[in-house]
Amino acid sequence: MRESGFPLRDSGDSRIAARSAAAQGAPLIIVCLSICMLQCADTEGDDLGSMQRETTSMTIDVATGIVRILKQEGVGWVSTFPVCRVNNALGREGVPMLMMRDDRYAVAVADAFSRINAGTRIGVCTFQGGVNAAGMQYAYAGMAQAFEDGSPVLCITDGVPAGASGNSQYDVASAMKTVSKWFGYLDKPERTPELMRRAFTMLRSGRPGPVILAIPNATATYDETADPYHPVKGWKSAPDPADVKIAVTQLLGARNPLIYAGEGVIYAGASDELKALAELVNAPVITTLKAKGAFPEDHPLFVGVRGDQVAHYLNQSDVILAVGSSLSPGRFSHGIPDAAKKTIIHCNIDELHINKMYPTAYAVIGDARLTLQALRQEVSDRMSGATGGAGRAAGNVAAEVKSARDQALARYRQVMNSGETPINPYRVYGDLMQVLDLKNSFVTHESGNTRDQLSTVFDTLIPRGFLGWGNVSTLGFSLAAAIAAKKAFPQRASVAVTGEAGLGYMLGNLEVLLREKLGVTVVHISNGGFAGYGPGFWGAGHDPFTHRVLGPDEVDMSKVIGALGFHTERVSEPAEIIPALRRALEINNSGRPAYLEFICCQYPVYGQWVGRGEG
Ligand SMILES: Cc1ncc(C[n+]2csc(CCOP(=O)(O)OP(=O)(O)O)c2C)c(N)n1
Ligand SMILES: [Mg+2]
Repeated sequence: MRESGFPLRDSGDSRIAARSAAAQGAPLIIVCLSICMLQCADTEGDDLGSMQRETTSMTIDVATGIVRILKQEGVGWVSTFPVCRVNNALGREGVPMLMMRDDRYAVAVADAFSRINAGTRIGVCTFQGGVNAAGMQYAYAGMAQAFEDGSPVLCITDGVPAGASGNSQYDVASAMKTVSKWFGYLDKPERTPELMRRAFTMLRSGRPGPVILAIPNATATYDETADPYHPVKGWKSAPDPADVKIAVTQLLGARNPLIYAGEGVIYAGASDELKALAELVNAPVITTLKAKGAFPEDHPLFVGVRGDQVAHYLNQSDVILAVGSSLSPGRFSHGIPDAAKKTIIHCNIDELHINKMYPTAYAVIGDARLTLQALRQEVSDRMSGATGGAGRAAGNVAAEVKSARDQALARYRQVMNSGETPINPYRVYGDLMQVLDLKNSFVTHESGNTRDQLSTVFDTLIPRGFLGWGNVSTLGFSLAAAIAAKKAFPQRASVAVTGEAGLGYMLGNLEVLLREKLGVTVVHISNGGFAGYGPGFWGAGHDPFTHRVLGPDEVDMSKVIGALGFHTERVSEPAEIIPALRRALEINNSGRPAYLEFICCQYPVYGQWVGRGEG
């Protein structure tokens, strides 16, 4: 009898012992002391003649091996939804599991943890796969989102055992390959360290993306000492100095340069370098939704993420220095209007995004931090003669940015102080900014109005003080993000702002917050319908037939969620917003989650993400 798929390598006795131990769910570690008689190769045939050498091997099962490697890699917890065959080893080896209430959230929490830590700590999840890949089929949505947004999350699942392929219509490997940077299939137990090494190399180097490892036989064994595991550090590349020189010539020759910063700046830990370069060349900065917070939003050179002022700067720029962005205009990111008439300098970690949607005039390939450092050094060197290293001609850039922002944001700032009822959603956002310590808190949006509204007005002062997400924006992710933020920074307030639809996706997972004592606040902009995008679904909006759900007049969600055990409040008076937020955040400090329902009006979102062709 053999374990399906894998030949076992140890002696017959230990094999039987191993199998019965595994059957009982015990950790499977067998120490084999082999006395090896080694012929001495000494041609002189001296006294030694032959010698005895003692070698030690440690036989271990694949699941335990994986878990020990995760520990070596600094993984402190794993999110999951049952069942995956690695889970019991996690339990036995004492690695805490954050058990979500569905597989998509198991992925999403780990994904968000990687994002919030900018890949410096890797989120890991497990979910059911193999022949009965029910978990994986449900987790696919989470995987797709992690892949779309380029998040370095590690997903461990069951692989289809040898001899069982073709049993189901759904093909694990081909499905997973469509949503991963790298997919590994552990087809021999002794390959465990090799594939884990490869997984962490993919997670810690190059363009970030999800990595999936499928384990067809978690109880098969191998010798842990044969190929000892060492943690993977990850590697970065610096740009070609010749490309840096050309980029700087273009940048310094620009009439209206614009820095377009993407999430690569956050992953590279390059916010300080971005600020230093922007100041040195005196250039305005916009960030993508996913990079919100990469540049301090109270800085005089910060234009915005979204809004008319951003459109204005995108339109008027002649040279765009894009750093750490794919420059892939989607529904929730800007295109570059009249790109053919502009000079695009595209700094990216690899060539995937170069010459993608727009002609890339000049590419600078490398890690964003090393690239920004090199650009700054080159600018300083050139300037040292002319202006003593002080940067580009000062001009009135900061004053112009301020005036463009003031003009574009005026109508939002006005409603941020509105006393109207139902409450204006911008009033909630304005009050939230007053209550939170913006240097020590975390806020995230949902798909729908809350994304476009918050990304226009919410001031983010530190990287990951706000998580913008969703090249393709999957409802329900905000709760996963807020949970991950609490795990990453337990001392920070963590707030998810959602509408009805996002809340619907979350409901089953709210229990996790109570069980795990995660002091997160869910802010519900309760507007009685699915508003969606732009002018909203309602009225003359773009999807008028699919917006109405039972709203605050019919259902009291604060009672529903309060019955679960959350601290809840239902707020309909603007003056009550700040006190309610304060109470919720205070209660969060004791590990109790909170839900605040703000009875809001159906308020339109102004402005659009800038399209490719706008002039
Ligand atoms: C999984 C998923 N399905 C569909 C959509 C499309 N979608 C985007 S926003 C939205 C409605 C949002 O309504 P609500 O949560 O009430 O937020 P509001 O815009 O009203 O603030 C829908 C259906 C999506 N983003 N994700
Ligand atoms: Mg709504």
